[in-house]
Amino acid sequence: KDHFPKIEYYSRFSPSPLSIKQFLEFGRDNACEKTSYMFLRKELPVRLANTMREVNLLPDKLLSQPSVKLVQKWYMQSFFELLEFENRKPDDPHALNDFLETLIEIRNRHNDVVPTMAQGVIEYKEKFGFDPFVSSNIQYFLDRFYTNRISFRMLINQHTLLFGNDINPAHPKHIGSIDPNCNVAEVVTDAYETAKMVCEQYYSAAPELKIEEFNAKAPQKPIQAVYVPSHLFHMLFELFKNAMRATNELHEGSKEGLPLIKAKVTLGKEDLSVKISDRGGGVALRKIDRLFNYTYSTAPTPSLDSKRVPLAGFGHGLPISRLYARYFQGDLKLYSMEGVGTDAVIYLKALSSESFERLPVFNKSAWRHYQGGPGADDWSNPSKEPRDASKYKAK
Ligand code: W6P
Repeated sequence: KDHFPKIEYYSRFSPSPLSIKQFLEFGRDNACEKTSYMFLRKELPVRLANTMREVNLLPDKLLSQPSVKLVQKWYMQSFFELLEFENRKPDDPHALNDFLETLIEIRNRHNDVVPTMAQGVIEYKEKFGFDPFVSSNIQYFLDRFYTNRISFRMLINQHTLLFGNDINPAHPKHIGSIDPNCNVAEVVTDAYETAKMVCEQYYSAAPELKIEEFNAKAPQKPIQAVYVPSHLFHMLFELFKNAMRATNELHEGSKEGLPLIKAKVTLGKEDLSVKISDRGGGVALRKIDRLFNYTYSTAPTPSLDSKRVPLAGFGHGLPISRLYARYFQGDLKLYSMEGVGTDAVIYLKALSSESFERLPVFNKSAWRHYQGGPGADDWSNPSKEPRDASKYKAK
């Protein structure tokens, strides 16, 4: 039960997912600030309330951590600030501008949600150790919580970029945060160069990059997507950092130099895919899931004041990158061969009409997830019995 009837009220609505095509069409011709205002003043509280209800289902051991409490406070404050607009007509001469400013304040308030939640997971682990039940709850929760946050910021960014005063001279063709002709290979190069700079601060060298393109839909044409370039950059930057670290850790100082990283960008009827391949020695299959696990991968504090920038951050980078891919109906997968290297593939929808938001909904089924946990294993464990197979031999 919640003590706030408004949260309860708004959480009963399901979020309304939008497709990239809809974002684009809305922003392109008939971009109407009043329409956007009317939609967001309901939709943003709905998305906030859905998540806030779910936060309350977390185990007490986690909810009681100071950093989780802090994040909860931010959500409450933003929720109630938005409710100020519940009854303000779009014709009110100041409503639109006040709304715009409120959105910017909310976005800033929530800037550090990820490192703060990561801190909460660390605090929890230090006090209680690793518990598979709680870990599976955290995994389920953070995937949904961060997806909600990605979507929340997407909506805010579209509104503030379309209707704020500061036009974007660097990208006049962008519709808010969307590039209708996003050249994927350019973003790959960009993310590579940025990761290379970080890598060279940490190691003495960075592997080279080779990009290939295969456009099966329109051979010889460059591969373009209708997409949010910042999302794509985020995913690729994370993958390049991982690939570079693995490459350096395996080959640092070898006289053959570093094996290069290959990127392949492909376009088919349904999928636009980007593969990043390294020769960094790979990861055993048993350990692949851990790379996406928030509880497991959160190392006790990469110190923030150290001179060397950490090449791997708080360990939430890879799972969050996968959420960015899934947010518009794509995915991010790792294919590794231990001893050799890893292929990381980002899958995006080739068609903007198919890339609609994938959003968590707070309902009975979500609720059940927090009660059940991982459950008892219903597959056999490797057993040492029978030790001596000969005793089962037919006499
Ligand atoms: C590795 C581990 C990894 C994760 C993500 C992307 C690339 C790589 N390479 O060895």
